[in-house]
Amino acid sequence: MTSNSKAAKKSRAKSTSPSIGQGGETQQHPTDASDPTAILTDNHGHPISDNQNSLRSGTRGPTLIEDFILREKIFHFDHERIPERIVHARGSGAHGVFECTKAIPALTKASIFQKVGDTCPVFARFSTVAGGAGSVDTPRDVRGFAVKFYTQTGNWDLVGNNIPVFFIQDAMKFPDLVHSVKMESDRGYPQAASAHDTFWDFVSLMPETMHMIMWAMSDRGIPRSLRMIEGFGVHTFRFVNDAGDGQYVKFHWKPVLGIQSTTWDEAVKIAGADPDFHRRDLFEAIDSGDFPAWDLGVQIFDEVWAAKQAYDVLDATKLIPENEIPVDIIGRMTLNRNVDNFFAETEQAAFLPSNIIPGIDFTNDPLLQGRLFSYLDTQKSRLGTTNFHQIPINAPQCPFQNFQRDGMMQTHLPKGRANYEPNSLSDVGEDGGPRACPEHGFTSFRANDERNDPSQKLRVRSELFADHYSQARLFYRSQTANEQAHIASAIVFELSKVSLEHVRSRILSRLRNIDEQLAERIADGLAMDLPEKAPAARDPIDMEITDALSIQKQASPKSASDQLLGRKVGILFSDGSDKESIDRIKSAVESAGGTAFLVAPKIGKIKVKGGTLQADGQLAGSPSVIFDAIASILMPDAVEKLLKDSAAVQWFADAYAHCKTIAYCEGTKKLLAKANVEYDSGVVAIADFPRCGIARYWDREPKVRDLA
Ligand code: HDE
Repeated sequence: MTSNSKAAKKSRAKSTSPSIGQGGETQQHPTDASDPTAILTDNHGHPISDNQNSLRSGTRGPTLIEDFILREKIFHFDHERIPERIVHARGSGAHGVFECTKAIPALTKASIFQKVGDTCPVFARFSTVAGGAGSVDTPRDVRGFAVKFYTQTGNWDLVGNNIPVFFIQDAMKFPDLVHSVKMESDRGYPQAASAHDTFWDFVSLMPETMHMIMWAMSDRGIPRSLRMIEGFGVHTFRFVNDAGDGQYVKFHWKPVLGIQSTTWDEAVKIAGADPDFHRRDLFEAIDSGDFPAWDLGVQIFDEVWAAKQAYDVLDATKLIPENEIPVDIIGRMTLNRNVDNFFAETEQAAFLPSNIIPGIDFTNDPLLQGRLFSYLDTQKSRLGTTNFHQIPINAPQCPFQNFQRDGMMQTHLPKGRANYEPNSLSDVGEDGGPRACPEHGFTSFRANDERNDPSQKLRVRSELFADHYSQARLFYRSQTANEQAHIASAIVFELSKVSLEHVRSRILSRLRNIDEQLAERIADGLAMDLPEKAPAARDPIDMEITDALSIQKQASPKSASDQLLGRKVGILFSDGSDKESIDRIKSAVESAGGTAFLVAPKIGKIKVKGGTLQADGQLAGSPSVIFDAIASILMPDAVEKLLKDSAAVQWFADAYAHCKTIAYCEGTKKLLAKANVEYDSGVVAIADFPRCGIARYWDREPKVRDLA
């Protein structure tokens, strides 16, 4: 038992008293000596009498090496860090449950898809890719979306991203890709940013990256919340049913709250205002019972259909358009419990794409095949032992037993002599241990890929892998005009940070294969001449526009109150503000499933009309970038003061520039004027708020931003 026991908590709650002599002025909690679980011990169980002073020879003498308590404490502390993940180092995790909402036994024998209503515990971890563990949450980057299903037939890890395709086609290129995007090796910067020479140099030489580049430069790269991202398994996997028949499958996660992103200017400012923006958002939502949920969908197709496509379904730089094969929803994941300890759970979570269960199988996607090696290998390096599967967050929640033995940090205590198989120990009454089970054990899909000739050993890619531009074009052309402008502006921004002119030029030459207009507007944004079009290994084809690729097009119209679900509204007030109005807005936002956050120039008690109010955040520390919409209830006197406070002016200017709803009262009008806020359908009188709902007013954008 650790000091985290109930008894220890109780004893910590007792009143404190200074203990002179033991800890000088240190505040000491009294110990309940009758309760052994309340007494501080070292790691070997020895009770400790003094946790403030090391053992020294005389009051002014040197510290003694025999102080095993000090040495153990420092020794353990010195080794608290483990290697961070080489990619996806920055992440946030939570526990939850998966529930089957549509049984699909004809497609797969996977235990979790057999019966509607069946549930299974899950652990999900979301991450950025490029930055270190201590980097900010909102850089432009891909987001990892990894889910561990603790099923009754073992763990299934669906280790995906919020973008359905990947930069490269073959695992051989992964170390190069990652080296290029990480901080440059001589200077050690930039951190968590793709906007630099080496990344764009690499991608400019690897046209297969162009499709994913379109996604990463779109608003998908700057999500508003981890609760509002889609997830994708990326690779084509295989479902296998009881009869051993297989179908191809692509996995999708659709967020119940809808997909939402920030604007680039907003993402940059959030990084300063709250580097933990996404982590805090996820934690607070779950903590307050506002559980984020995603529907799990599948696209199912067979070899015959796959063979007819203009792209190869084994190529991870390609997606299957949803208007070709619709996404069928088969379950829902709800995250309903925060971790108790970030290190023990989120940091030690070890995801393995090789963790699949009977009913699910791999395909020959060369990227997936490489991942099957990498993750197991990396866990040994991060967690230090082949026994990492015994750490509670990684351990299966079904019985697991075999003849693997020993190794560093072994925590299991196998009994008896049977550590080999076959054995006949059961013949003499001893436990012979477990045996393989042909009936229920994992079997690989029986058929080989019909289009493959396994008699050849080759270092080549299949022919259709050479089409690098058709789907990049499909993605770009499926966006709204506003989204296209965001993509163009993002590429201009990134390339502006690239000092190598030939690299910028090479990117432009590639973009011409995607869309001539896109290339032109980026060349214009960089004040560069458009170079010759890069030769394409295969000429791109035009594919049918797909609305599901656009965030704005697929955002279903929502009622005003649904727009508030899971969103956060900042309410600015000050001395003399009307408490009744504040209370009205607060409760209306909360009853629609949103969060109301009170902001004031000072954090403590403020005298308002009708009583006193305490703010949740101080104005300078709660800029409007951390809210989805803002409202202000201010008296003219308070406004006069705030006119001289740039944080107040910026509060409105930013909300306006980020195309958010602004609800104002009469008194605020002067502030709006100073912030250059122009009245449009998103700038509403306080009396109409939040009845009017909240949205992003993209029509406003050309007035506030010179987009490429
Ligand atoms: Fe990963 N990736 N990856 N990756 N990846 C890791 O595994 C790797 C790829 C993804 O929350 C590492 O445990 C190779 C695609 C996520 O813990 C490492 C290749 C996709 C996470 C690794 C890929 C991903 C990782 C680093 C190319 C989307 C975080 C630490 C063959 C489908 C999981 C670790 C978490 C993490 C290798 C490509 C997603 C080094 C070699 C494609 C979400 O093993």
